Amino acid sequence: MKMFPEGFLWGGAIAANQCEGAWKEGGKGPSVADVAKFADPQSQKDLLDIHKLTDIDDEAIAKALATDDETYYPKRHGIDFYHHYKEDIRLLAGMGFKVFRLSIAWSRIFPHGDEETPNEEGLQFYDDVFDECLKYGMQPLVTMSHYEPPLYLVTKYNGWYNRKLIDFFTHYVDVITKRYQDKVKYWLTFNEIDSIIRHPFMTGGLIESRFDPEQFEEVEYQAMHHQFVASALAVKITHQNIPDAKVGCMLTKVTFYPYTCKPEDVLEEREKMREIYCYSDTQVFGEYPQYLLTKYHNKGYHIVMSEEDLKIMKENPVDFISFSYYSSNCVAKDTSGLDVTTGNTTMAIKNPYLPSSQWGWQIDPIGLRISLIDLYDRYHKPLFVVENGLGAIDTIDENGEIQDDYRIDYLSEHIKQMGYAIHDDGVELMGYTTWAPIDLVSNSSNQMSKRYGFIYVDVDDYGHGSYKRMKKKSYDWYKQVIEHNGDNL
Ligand code: BGP
Repeated sequence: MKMFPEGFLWGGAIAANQCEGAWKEGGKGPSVADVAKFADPQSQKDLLDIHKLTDIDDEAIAKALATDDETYYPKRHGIDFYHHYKEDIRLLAGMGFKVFRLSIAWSRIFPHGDEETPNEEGLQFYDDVFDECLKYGMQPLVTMSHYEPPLYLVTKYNGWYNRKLIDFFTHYVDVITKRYQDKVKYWLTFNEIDSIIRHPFMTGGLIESRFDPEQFEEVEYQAMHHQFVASALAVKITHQNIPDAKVGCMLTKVTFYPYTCKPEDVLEEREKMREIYCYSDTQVFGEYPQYLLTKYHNKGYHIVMSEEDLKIMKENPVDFISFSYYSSNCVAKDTSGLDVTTGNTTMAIKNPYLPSSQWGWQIDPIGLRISLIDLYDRYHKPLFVVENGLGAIDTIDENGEIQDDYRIDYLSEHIKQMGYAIHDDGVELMGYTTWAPIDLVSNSSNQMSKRYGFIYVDVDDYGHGSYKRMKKKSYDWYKQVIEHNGDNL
């Protein structure tokens, strides 16, 4: 049975801050990712530090910038994609990728973020990367901002709390969409735009200690408003510069289930969903949903938004909705006494019907189908699954091979559910990019040992290793999936 349409965009997704390395090369300025610390598992103190990454302070930033030691700053070396991109893209093309999602590091193009003139060396780097992709018939799908605001915009301007960031960002967008107009047709504005509340530093460039704790949530919502306006303007600019471009939003999609059928739990689940929907509602319908405005009103928040802002948002909705999907979570009104696990967004209540990954994320392929149905029924716009994968510890066996059957199982079950969503539920799905086709530094843990790839990279948590690339068993498996357009599963 044919599940996937002709022209379905199969591929994989990475982000600059987790793989490029070369944090000071090619004129690049530091970004928030370059001060993100790896926790030495031996040290409780370090573990605490990393979990507090969201409220990193000026002192921690100054300390991080004063050291060149890459051992504890894994995103500074990543997998050294900066110097290996030709080899990596050749390997990805070997699987028959139709699309390759990657991000541009804003601070390679504008090292401080507020300059008028872009850094030519940074622009040239991505020209070379995109040319390499196109050489193999792989379409780049480019995220404009993936967890890496230039650090200078954070320390000098207070990140996205400052309205000026809208101008800096839109200037950056204008530059990149003009420059790559003949090379890139698919764009995403902000990666997991909803994460600003969970990761105010990484996403919003907000240093929590600079604000009154009582007012911090209001600060986050103000920063979020600025990102909405910036995202809408990015849609507008991209359409002006590249008339046939498609621009999408990007969400962290978690399928939530009420833990029981108690109405209280069901209501709680609705609340939880709105924490994600408020981002897509705003970017797809072009206006704030009433439930969010009501929340601001009830909390006494005064989010500064002009008539012009609202007009810009209304006039520039996204063309499609993209999202990451890793797991589902249960939600209950009263969580006391319930078994909890780590989720990919917050702590989650354990679902007794689901297995979990080594990092506690609950594995739920049907949950992906449910998310696809929900999103399509709500928006009637094309969807794109731009992240999905299994983070696991891979070991090299005595024959020098990596038998990652667990990854094959995870991905094949999720792909089948996507097929059902298309074939049986009528969902319009543009494509699927796995996270991540090649091992890279994990975002939440900053560990290299949490691996997602079809391609193994010989680097450990401290950046030590040969950086050699090696195909895992899943490499040939995914190649077959693409070759058969998903119909062999
Ligand atoms: C998403 C991010 C990615 C990526 C992925 C996996 O939230 O967009 O950057 O890292 O999650 O998460 P992790 O690396 O924490 O396992």
